[in-house]
Amino acid sequence: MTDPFIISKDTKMKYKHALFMNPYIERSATSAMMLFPPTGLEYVATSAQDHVGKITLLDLRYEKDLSDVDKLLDFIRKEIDIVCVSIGWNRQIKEICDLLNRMPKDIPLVVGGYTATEKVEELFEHCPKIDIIVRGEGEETVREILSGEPFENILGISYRKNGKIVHNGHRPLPDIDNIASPDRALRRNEYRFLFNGVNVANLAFDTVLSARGCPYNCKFCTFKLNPLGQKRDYSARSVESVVNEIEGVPANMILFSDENFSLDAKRAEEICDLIIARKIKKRFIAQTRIEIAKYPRLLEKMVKAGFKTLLVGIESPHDRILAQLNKGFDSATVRRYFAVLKKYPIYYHGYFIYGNITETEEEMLYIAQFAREIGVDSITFLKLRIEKFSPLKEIVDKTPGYHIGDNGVLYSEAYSYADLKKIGRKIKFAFYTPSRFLHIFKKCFIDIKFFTLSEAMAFLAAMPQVLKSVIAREIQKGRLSDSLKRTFIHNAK
Ligand code: B12
Ligand code: SF4
Repeated sequence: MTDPFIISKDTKMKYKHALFMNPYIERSATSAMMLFPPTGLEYVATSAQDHVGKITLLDLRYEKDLSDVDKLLDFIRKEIDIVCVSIGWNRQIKEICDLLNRMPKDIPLVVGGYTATEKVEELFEHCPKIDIIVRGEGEETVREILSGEPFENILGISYRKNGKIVHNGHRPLPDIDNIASPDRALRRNEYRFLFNGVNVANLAFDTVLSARGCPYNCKFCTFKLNPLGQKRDYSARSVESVVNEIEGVPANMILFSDENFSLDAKRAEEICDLIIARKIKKRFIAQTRIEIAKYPRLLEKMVKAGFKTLLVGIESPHDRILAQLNKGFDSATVRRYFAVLKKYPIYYHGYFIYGNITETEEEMLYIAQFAREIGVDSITFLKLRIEKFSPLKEIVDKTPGYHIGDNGVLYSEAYSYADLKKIGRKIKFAFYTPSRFLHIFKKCFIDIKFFTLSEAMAFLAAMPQVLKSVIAREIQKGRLSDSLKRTFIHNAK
């Protein structure tokens, strides 16, 4: 067999046609997962453009035909001479490995992404077809791979050699202003607002990454502790370059993918000033910490610039748990800051974690009440997942009766995985009551005008279809009557 990595002398490019693929499949992706493009993969594909004859960027969530594995493999065999896959989320890992294991063996297979970097050894073990794992930021590394550089010279990769895994050294991180932003022309689909799979109001979404890195050390968020990973200290792009990118994006809804948009409040203000000065009419969503409440001038400018939604990590109503997670604030601070935040016409979505070490059911259920009390509009609550390099492992080891499941989820002798799932449903129904839905509706359509009038009409017109799809899902999961009872009769129990 010829070595697929040897450069052919008669062509300038080593590879004619590279496939960059987001392997998550639509059937199991949630609505939130469908909204946004695979930002990391797009960055890497964009940086590869001058180093390969042709690029196909596939987001399997949106590929009706090619999400069929046989059709995909057929396409790869006929067209592709290198496959690059992004594994950025700790979900569908088994399905993704199954897919990778069916890849043609004479076509090099490169994977990268947050989860690939976290699980280098596991992926090599379970996916024998993987040739290279690119660790951490992949823009420069992928260019060297495509140019046919010998593996031993390529920093930031792990690869197989004589049956062993070799981990090359880290690659120095490039200056953030020298990284090209994603070339949206590579996309084969648009990103639309789907409610339970139904295309409502025809709203287009996109992401803009204005900064990378985060200086905080929350214990459940551990990339920087991964010896094979590499995390930047907070580094921000120039304000000009960020606003230029925004101006060139056709979508009307833009998520700032930064870990914390308001970390440098002065710079965030400058971004808003420039958006206002250039009269850019878009709607923005950003991830932030509650400390944003310390900057009223920034909040005012954000409202003026079109910021409609803030995604805020609150994690827990309990001081003991907040300290355990090293979140850096307590529950009184959350209440104090939210009293300020509520004054602004902004939609607040709060992230919570439940099933924490030593947390009781009563404490977990309190999330719903606390969220209502502080005035957050909607919430997501996830079971605590303890990642490979998490310092929380030490606490688990010292706490009798606690275990970490294969998927990283913490469970205990008091609360099994199934118990935690049940508690999750209780939190859901205690928070998402009919009056909560009315509140969300009023907030989005009237208070913050997240939707224009015509979008609101389209949303209303799509409602019967949405309801039909929700009912179909609940029937499929065999829980329609339980969900109806909990919503309308005894949701708080
Ligand atoms: C923006 C963001 C979101 C956005 C989604 C954005 C999107 N495009 O889809 C939103 C707000 C919707 C979101 C939601 C969630 N998120 Co989030 N999110 C992020 C965040 C902050 C940034 C991701 C990003 O855009 N990074 C910028 C790009 C450039 O970096 P990158 O993706 O790592 O890509 C680089 C490298 O990895 C590599 N690379 C990537 N792919 C490939 C492929 C190849 C071939 C190569 C060579 C290299 C390569 O090169 C890229 C460029 O340098 C990350 C934290 C982080 N810093 O990664 C969390 C993160 C990804 N989210 C996380 C989580 C847990 C969630 C939620 C579950 C939270 C919740 N409570 O609901 C939800 C999940 C939604 C769902 N339904 O499943 C976790 C994932 C943990 C895990 N292992 O699964 C992270 C890591 C945060 C954390 N530490 O907890 N999230
Ligand atoms: S959870 Fe947010 S604030 Fe905490 S370390 Fe991670 S990105 Fe930073």
